[in-house]
Amino acid sequence: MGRLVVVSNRVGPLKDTGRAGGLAVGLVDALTKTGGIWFGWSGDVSDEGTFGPFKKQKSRSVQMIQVDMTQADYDLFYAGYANRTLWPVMHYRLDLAVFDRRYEQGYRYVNERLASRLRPLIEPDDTIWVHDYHFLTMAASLRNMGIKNPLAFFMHIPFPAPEILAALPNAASIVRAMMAYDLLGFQTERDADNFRRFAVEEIGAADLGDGKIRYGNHETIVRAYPIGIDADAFARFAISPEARRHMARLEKLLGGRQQMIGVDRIDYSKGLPERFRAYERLLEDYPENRGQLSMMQIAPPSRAELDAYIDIRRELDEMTGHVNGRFADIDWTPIRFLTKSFPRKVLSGIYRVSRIGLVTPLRDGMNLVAKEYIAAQRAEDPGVLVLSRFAGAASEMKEAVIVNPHSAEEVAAGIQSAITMPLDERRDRWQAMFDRLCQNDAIAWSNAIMADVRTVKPN
Ligand code: GDG
Repeated sequence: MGRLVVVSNRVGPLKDTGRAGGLAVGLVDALTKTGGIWFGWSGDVSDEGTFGPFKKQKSRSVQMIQVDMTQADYDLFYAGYANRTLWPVMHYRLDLAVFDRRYEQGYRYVNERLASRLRPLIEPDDTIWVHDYHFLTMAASLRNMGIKNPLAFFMHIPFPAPEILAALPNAASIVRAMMAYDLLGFQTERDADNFRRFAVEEIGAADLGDGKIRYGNHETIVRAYPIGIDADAFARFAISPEARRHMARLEKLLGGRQQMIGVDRIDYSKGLPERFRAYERLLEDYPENRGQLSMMQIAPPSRAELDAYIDIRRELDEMTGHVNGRFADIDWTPIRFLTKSFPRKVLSGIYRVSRIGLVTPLRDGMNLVAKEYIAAQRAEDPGVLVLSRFAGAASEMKEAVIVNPHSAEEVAAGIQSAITMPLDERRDRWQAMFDRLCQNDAIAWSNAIMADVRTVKPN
């Protein structure tokens, strides 16, 4: 078996320093099995950009190789097409999408440039695995450069219904480029199905059944591979001394009362203003929760340079002030809104003391917070997950309390059923989800994709 070459916008970390996500765990495991390269953007902007020297770091058999971008690449490819065009379209937010042909040109150009830097690093037996919406057109660039290796792709965010994607200028051309991959992995059956439908209806690809489609004379595997977390490790984090210290502090502060926890990057896809409104509705419609059930929202800022994110932050600050002004008491604050990030062990402890995990995105590829919340619970007295039907996680975590995040009433009622749920029922629901998380973990996820792409005949 040859090496693995992973391509993703941001690279690493290779060691779990306590801040790494589940994604890194699955990838590092796959990389260390065969040795290989993890290639991507350095996160730095420089005058030489993609023409500059590689930044390299090696840990045993895995080499991280990164390259800069120019300011123009950053503006057009990253802030532009990736985050102002593709992100909103893929999350069903055509109202927020910016269509500017310079963005698309910049995007195709950076895909091409990174492909041309990667090309000389590729050996004949390598398998290449590209990640996420930043690199939809990279396989087409690599094939044009003569690369014949197996090429897999995984889409971390949703793939929208064809009716939505059709609004993206040149959508057909982007999807045609995606067909240069040998395997396209999606988070859910729905996403994979959306892709297949677009390919069949809009570019005339043939559905071969068994998750395969053909375009021209090239076959592509199009399947769902729901991403998992390292559930065991996360469960262990939650009983670490660091987690326990923070749990003790929080329990003291709560003084026997309950809290709900939300953890999300500040992003319009995460449904944060809707969530705050639903909590207000809970306090209005179920007044027995006043003084009893608070909400903690952790929201590490992200991509803060985009206006949409600054606006949400301001809106959430205002809503926090409004709800707290309306319902706080001398010894009780309804909402604690923390715009900072915490080490993962601390986070796991916060999940563990929270009776409810609130995961209510308007759209989400998977949502790993839902999985982490379950992994961190106490088996003997677990909390309840309230989960949006529009998170990819909802197709796997059916024992959660599933809600429509657009309806303040429905979310409030879901929270109320979670807070009054009998212990037996909480245990049953939790056990079913936890067992599934342990089985379908991050390593199973990367193994499944690697096993399928390695069945592909040479191009
Ligand atoms: C994309 C897709 C898909 C959050 N705050 C802190 C912190 N986090 C960690 C969480 C979790 C991760 O960030 C967020 O993952 P999500 O899955 O919730 O969301 P996205 O960032 O939007 O990820 C998503 C995912 O890719 C994987 O395929 O599930 O749908 O949008 O792991 O714990 N980590 C630390 N401190 C924090 O304050 N250490």
